[in-house]
Amino acid sequence: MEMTFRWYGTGFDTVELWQIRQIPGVTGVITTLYDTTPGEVWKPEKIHALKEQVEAAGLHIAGIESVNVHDAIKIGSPDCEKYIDNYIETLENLGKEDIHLVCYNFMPVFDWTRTELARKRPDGSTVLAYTQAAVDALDPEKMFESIAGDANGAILPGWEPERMARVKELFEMYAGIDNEKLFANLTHFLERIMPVCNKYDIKMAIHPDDPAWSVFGLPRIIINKENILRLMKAVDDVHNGVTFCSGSYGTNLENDLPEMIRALKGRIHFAHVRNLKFNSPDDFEESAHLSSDGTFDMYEIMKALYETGFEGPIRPDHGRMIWGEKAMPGYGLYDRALGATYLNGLWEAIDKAAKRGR
Ligand code: DNO
Repeated sequence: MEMTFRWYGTGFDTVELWQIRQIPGVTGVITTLYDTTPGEVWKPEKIHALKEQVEAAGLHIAGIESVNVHDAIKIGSPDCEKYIDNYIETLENLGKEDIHLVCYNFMPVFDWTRTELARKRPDGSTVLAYTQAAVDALDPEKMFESIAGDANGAILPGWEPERMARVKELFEMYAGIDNEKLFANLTHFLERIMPVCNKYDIKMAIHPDDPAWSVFGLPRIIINKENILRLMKAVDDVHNGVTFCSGSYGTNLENDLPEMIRALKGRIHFAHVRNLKFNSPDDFEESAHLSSDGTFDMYEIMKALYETGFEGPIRPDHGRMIWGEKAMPGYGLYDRALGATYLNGLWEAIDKAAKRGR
């Protein structure tokens, strides 16, 4: 495994590369061209410049999160083939720059959904949180406005204002799409991109839906072991793989996270490891990474990754806002750095115990 850190790029991230370089054990970044829109071909010069910038800071690009998938592909509308061609061209441009991991998601309209971006915890830190009751009471068109005020001025990943301005239209476009159609469109997309992924050895890693159930009546499919294994089988190529995000699959307490990791052996190419604290099955908040601060057993999650021979990048995921930091919610420097250090500590202990035979 390689410990990495998500970085949104100069001008979009409050965290700088030199700071990431100083987090012990972090050697790579997971990054993106944040100013590209879904459907656009990523220009080779821009990818090259990003790579040079990261390498000049003594780090390397361990993967891209995300190359977003255009809604036309998810809906399977007549122009979807054109957008798949563009996606293939982007993958080709990434492959030529020696980039071999791409995280993406297949969630309709909204990417991750939270109802609060700054819930205060007893220690004074603030965290992202979700309450089903708040979603049920909300008009989806107002979702964006209801949380944007707490974003510390940042553009949230997957919540780009230009897309959110079209929410009503997007909902109408998804009207005839149920889970089965969405699954078929995803399979079609994967079949079309597998040749370029094979040519450049690019591992595609689908991010789960967050939360792992339908919101606002939209279809959601990457939510549990059964569905993700079905997808692995439908396109049975190692380049069709998974981003194992504990905080997303973990929103459904019925998902047994270590067991899922074991079932996906060989197909997990990237891991987001974070904890959640459940106040009830319908209300959770993003606690510190430490097991004792939340609901998950982080040792068992890391152990399952270790024992299945996971070799890809891990990144700490959403962190709390602590020590007065102002950053994109979930993506400050301090708490994620604590998370990286903690996860590295767990890994070292698991590795040493395994090598000593206990
Ligand atoms: C949220 C992230 C997601 C993730 C995308 C992957 O903070 O985990 O936005 O990057 O769903 O495409």
